[in-house]
Amino acid sequence: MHRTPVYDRRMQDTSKYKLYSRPGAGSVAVEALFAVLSVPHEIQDVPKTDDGSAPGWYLAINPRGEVPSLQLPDGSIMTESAAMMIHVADCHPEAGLAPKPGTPERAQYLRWLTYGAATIYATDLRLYYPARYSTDPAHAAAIKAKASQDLARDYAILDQEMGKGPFITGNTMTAADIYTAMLVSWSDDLPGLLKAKPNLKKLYEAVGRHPKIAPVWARNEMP
Ligand SMILES: N[C@@H](CCC(=O)N[C@@H](CS)C(=O)NCC(=O)O)C(=O)O
Repeated sequence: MHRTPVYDRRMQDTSKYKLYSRPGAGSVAVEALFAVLSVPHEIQDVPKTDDGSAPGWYLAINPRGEVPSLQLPDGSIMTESAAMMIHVADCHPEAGLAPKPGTPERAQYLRWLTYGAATIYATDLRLYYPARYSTDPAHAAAIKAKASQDLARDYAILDQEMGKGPFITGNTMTAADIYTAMLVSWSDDLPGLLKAKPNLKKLYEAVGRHPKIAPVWARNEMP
């Protein structure tokens, strides 16, 4: 069946971003990025239905039913939180939240944003939705336990590789730090993680006390 590619579908021109979100979910980093950039945007919360799935109207926007989704000012839709961070930060180079293409800082920035999305976020999904990773419900506890172990290993790698920071590329906060702080907040043992990983702790605290991010964190009841 032929489907019109998402980027060709034109919805009404809203002239501003619309972020489909849920409190505390993967939309928080994008919302925080908009706040730091002072970019006008609308937040549309996506409720869950009684069986925990996404409502039908939302599946038309994001067929996987996940948040976030982002409607761009031209009306087109994008999914994938890390891609949103890269795109929105690139649209505002003057703010310095994305290192310049071609620089070593850009390489590390892309490396850790992608690591966050592909490794840590993916493992968090195994931790919080273990039943989705096997056809046998009896496997859920073991899937969860292994995800927790994998997260400990993957955060240890990040903590060691990022250096003293306080941010991933040094003294300047980028969109990768905002994204990483969101992921850290989802830890199943946040006090333990912050105690064991001093570099991550510095990053997490520095992002959380940014004057434009703190209200977004509060609105989303971040720990
Ligand atoms: N790869 C996606 C993952 C998004 C995702 O899994 N979001 C979670 C919330 S953090 C979600 O919508 N879960 C609800 C569900 O899957 O039912 C992204 O980075 O945007």
